[in-house]
Amino acid sequence: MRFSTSIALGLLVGLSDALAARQDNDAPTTLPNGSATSLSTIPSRNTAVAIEQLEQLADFAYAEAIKLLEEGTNRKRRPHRPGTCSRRNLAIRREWGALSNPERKAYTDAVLCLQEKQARTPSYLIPGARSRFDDWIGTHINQTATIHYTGTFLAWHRYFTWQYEQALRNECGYKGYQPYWDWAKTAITGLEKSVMLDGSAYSMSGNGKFIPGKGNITISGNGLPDVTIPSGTGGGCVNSGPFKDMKVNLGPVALGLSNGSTISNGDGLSYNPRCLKRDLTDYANKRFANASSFIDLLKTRDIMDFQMTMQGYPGSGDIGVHGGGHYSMGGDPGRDLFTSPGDPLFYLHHGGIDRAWWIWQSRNKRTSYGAKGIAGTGTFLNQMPSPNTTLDTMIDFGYAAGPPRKMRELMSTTGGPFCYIYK
Ligand SMILES: *[C@@H]1O[C@H](CO)[C@@H](O)[C@H](O)[C@H]1NC(C)=O
Ligand SMILES: *[C@@H]1O[C@H](CO)[C@@H](O)[C@H](O)[C@H]1NC(C)=O
Ligand SMILES: *[C@@H]1O[C@H](CO)[C@@H](O)[C@H](O)[C@H]1NC(C)=O
Ligand SMILES: *[C@@H]1O[C@H](CO)[C@@H](O)[C@H](O)[C@H]1NC(C)=O
Ligand SMILES: *[C@@H]1O[C@H](CO)[C@@H](O)[C@H](O)[C@H]1NC(C)=O
Ligand SMILES: *[C@@H]1O[C@H](CO)[C@@H](O)[C@H](O)[C@H]1NC(C)=O
Ligand SMILES: [Cu+2]
Repeated sequence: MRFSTSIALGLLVGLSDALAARQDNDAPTTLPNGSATSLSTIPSRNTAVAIEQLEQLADFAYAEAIKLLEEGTNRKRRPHRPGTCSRRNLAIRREWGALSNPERKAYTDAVLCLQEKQARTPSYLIPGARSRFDDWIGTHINQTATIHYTGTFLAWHRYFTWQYEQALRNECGYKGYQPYWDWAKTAITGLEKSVMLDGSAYSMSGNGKFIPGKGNITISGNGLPDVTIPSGTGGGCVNSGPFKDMKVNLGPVALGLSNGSTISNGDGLSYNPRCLKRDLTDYANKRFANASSFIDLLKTRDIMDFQMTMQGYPGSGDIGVHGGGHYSMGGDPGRDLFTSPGDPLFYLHHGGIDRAWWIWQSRNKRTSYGAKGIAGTGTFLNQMPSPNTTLDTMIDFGYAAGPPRKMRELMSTTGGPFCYIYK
């Protein structure tokens, strides 16, 4: 299968001044809790205030989840059936900075283990897939056009990240859970100074080698105005930390370069081993995924607005927290929407994305776990028209992991196959 690069990167383009104009700066002092409407009055321009509010929203989501489990309503209420999730087997996913050094190392060791294990995908399907780690990348490349800006985006990536976590645990002896990236924190510390990306043995590895003289990155607006961001402080091979010797085997499909051009290696499924590159870009983090942007995202009132704000309304000049995280990593495959799971940091980013959805769902619990919690179709911005995504739409990862599941099973993190929350 071949993808046109024009759909490729046009995709992460986002939200605009329209959204900025929607924000209220006036008002309130009370903090959000159960009612979705109260959020719209939260002022979020002030970083310290926004951070405080994020903490309270996360605490609220946590308390709601515990309450639900204690009441046992998860067994009676449809979206949570046939839950076997209880407080006893509830997993708590934590932010990278909240893990101890041994916990961090256990995680990266498990990722390296997955990269050593053999791929399950037959080579006639994905010739370049050599490792179990590659199985996930290949599946993501193959489905990119049907899992971004679609009704499946959030649930697909929730299940994907969970299956990856299961593989780390079941195939590589990892005892912990999937850590997540809190963009609001790295927007303050800077990426290279964060414990997640400082390049130490207890990080997710650091920046790529510095390459001078790079230009800007252009994120194609796909007919609408482009977004231009400066390139970052690296650009070359990652040369520190656990992933300094790792090989990226698949892609690229639509890799944005720092001279404004985009390159691809056909369908990205052939064997193309190369170093992992990063180009850590604080601009992308601070501009698109800061504490205020996170709060603004959580303010949205319906699922369509939530997922569009998260990925960026095309033509708006904003790429949302989703694009902000991806473009903060930069490099290869970080800047390639298709091959992005080839950077192990992808799964911490998508832990953050899933956590954002989990918080949003807790605030909109009457609607967010059922049909009203889904919007969109099966194709990228419905550019190639397809039916609406429904609770019965199937999510299928091919050889990477299974079984295929219906959307309805993936709507709650304490229902269906899942039993986890975020701290
Ligand atoms: C939300 O906060 C208000 C005021 O603090 C309180 O009266 C109300 O019970 C809270 N609602 C929920 C669902 O916690
Ligand atoms: C890509 O996905 C399609 C449909 O989901 C599937 O039939 C096909 O086998 C997959 N191809 C690869 C290379 O994984
Ligand atoms: C990058 O973009 C900035 C801001 O738009 C601009 O001032 C600068 O000249 C650009 N640099 C290059 C090398 O194009
Ligand atoms: C951008 O850089 C790539 C790789 O260095 C090179 O192949 C390509 O020709 C350059 N494109 C432009 C427009 O300079
Ligand atoms: C934070 O993000 C918002 C958009 O979400 C942006 O308007 C604002 O400029 C950002 N703040 C900084 C300091 O870049
Ligand atoms: C698909 O969803 C849109 C937007 O919610 C709605 O207007 C339309 O009626 C739906 N189409 C079908 C066939 O249900
Ligand atoms: Cu994705």
